[in-house]
Amino acid sequence: MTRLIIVSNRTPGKAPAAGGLAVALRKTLARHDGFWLGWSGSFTEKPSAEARFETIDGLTVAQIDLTRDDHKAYYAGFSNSILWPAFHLRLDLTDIQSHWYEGYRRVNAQFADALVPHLRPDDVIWVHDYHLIPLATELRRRNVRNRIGFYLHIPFPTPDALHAIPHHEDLLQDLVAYDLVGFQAQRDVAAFNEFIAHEQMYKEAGGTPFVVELGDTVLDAFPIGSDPDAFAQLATSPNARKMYKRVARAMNGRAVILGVDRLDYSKGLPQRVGAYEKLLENNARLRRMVHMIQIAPPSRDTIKEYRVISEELDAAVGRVTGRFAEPDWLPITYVKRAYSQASLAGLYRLARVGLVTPLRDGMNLVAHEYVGSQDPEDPGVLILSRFAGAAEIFHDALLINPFDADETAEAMREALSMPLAERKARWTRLMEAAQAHNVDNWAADYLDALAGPQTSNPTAPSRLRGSMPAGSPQTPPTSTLAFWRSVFG
Ligand code: ADQ
Repeated sequence: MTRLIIVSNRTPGKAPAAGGLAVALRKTLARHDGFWLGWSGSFTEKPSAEARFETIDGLTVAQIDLTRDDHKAYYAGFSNSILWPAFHLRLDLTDIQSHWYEGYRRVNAQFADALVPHLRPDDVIWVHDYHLIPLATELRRRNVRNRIGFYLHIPFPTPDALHAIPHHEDLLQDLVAYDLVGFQAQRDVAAFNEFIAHEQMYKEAGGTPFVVELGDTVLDAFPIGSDPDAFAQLATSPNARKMYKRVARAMNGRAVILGVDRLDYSKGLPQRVGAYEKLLENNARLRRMVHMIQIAPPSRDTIKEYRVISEELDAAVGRVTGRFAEPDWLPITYVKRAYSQASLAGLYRLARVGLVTPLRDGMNLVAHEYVGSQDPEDPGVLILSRFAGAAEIFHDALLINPFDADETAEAMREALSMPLAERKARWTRLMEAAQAHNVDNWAADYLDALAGPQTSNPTAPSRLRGSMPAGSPQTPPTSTLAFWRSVFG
């Protein structure tokens, strides 16, 4: 049977996760004799290409240690202080230190060295996210001829933002070393094509463009999802009910407006609190009838910009509290901790409004989880940023521009007064979309495309290619059922 090898920055931990990406990939891997490679979370004095294998809950995990310096350059440095902000169009938040690139490449080479001794010729390799863009190049240099796919979980940037990234030419060349590059949304495929068109324009204007030879690399959108049916079940589980009841009692009939995010500047949290402030400012009658709950556990707090956004959010919450609180009513609760998925499902179900307003986001799984957790007889309303990949799927959300506080406040007012019939109609269509784009379908579609055309009809046209202008008609996916059955059957 063809094995599947998954590679990502970290491997899933020992704590059982209740849903989401790790669970979906775990399920996919469970059907194979494959393994998952990533950084162990431990540091070592000397870099080593020896992967340690262990079995966690039936999943084979291979882990490598990194030196502290390499990890800093690769993770906090090049990945999260250059690639993450630039890909999210926050050039103002980048910290461009070109020397980090060497550490980034060194770690990718170390991943390749760790992988090669364990590869078999027909293994399929699936690499995840911006930390590991050069991995296919490193593997090809080591004569690996297997099918290798890459999936980008974050948005693809505009040409200008790409140009601001040191060594971006190498990174583009690295992308086309993969057989398949998967993006979250058509927007991202279009952004890739825009870069190609931009270089062409530059050439026509007499410049020396950077030419990306796509070769056989296929680029396409594979929007990720959650498991909405699992969330529907989870939302009525005892642990979810416990959280639901506890918070409902404290709310005493007030409508909950809920945000759940990792604390990250891409999620638009101070702007969101600002929009809530507008809602209270413009609608005095709502003041004692609503309550905003924002859950945002800190992340990446070794990076200065993350400490700054945390302070900005503290200040915004303090401002709204000071401005509107009364001795017997608080407008907002801000919680800086992570909750189990069951507790989150209970909160999602209680919330009359789900506020998902990132400034830019690859997909945003909270939107999917919120939809999955609703009570079909009394569903809440999803308010969703136009700049989340999820906006390409959830047309029945109230779509807003997160930079526009008035528009977002107005959407909250509309959501709070939306009649039950409209809430039900919108939610039914949202749930259908979440089910159609569930995480199992995502993994299956991606791996089907990664299997490549050679296993079915070698003359079949491939899927949307990066060199095509944005908006070109897509050819239908080639059927690779035979391969699919051999891998997953
Ligand atoms: P993230 O930026 O981490 O992921 P997101 O898609 O919102 O963003 O996923 C967050 C996950 O973390 C959800 O499953 C959510 O339940 C969980 N989570 C958030 N806050 C939590 C809390 N307080 N307690 C417990 N769990 C919490 C990146 C990209 C996204 C893309 C995903 C998947 O930035 O755009 O959707 O990968 O591809």
